[in-house]
Amino acid sequence: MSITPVPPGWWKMPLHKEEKIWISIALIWCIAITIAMPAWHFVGQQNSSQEYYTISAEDYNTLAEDFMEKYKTGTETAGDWEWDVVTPPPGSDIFLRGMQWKWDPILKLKKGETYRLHLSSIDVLHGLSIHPLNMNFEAVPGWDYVLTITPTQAKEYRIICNEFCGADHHGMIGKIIVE
Ligand SMILES: [Cu+2]
Repeated sequence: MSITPVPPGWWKMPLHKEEKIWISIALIWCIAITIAMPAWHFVGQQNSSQEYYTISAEDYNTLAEDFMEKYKTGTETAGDWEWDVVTPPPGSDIFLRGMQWKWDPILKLKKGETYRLHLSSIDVLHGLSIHPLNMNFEAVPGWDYVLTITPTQAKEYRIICNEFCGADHHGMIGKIIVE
């Protein structure tokens, strides 16, 4: 194996035609994705509702517990965990709390109806990740994020946590049922 030494003054040698083509392609692509980022904000329809409040984790927990007690229609278990199944009326404020280590409660929603989904964590930072939608949002303790949602498909949506949050992070699950 031999190494070709770099000729002196290489930096002022003219560009090869292929180099020019690839530099042009890379530059055009850079410009295109730079424009696409802000443009997607307007055409992508994937933005949050931009509504959020500060709230202590304890107060959020109280709101979530009251909500669950009011509209509870059942329970579900998996392993050591138990979830309340909650069926809130369309148009209402609904609460989802991230905690070590589950998403609570299981929400039963109606297709085509709009809800105000409150999202927060009562302990550490969690990452809400709804599948198969690939919708992601951070659940931050101390902040109540309100997402105005209108489910358009009747199915069971699985929730996982995509922000490492401790020993059982990998087992942190939840569910939204749309019917
Ligand atoms: Cu988590």
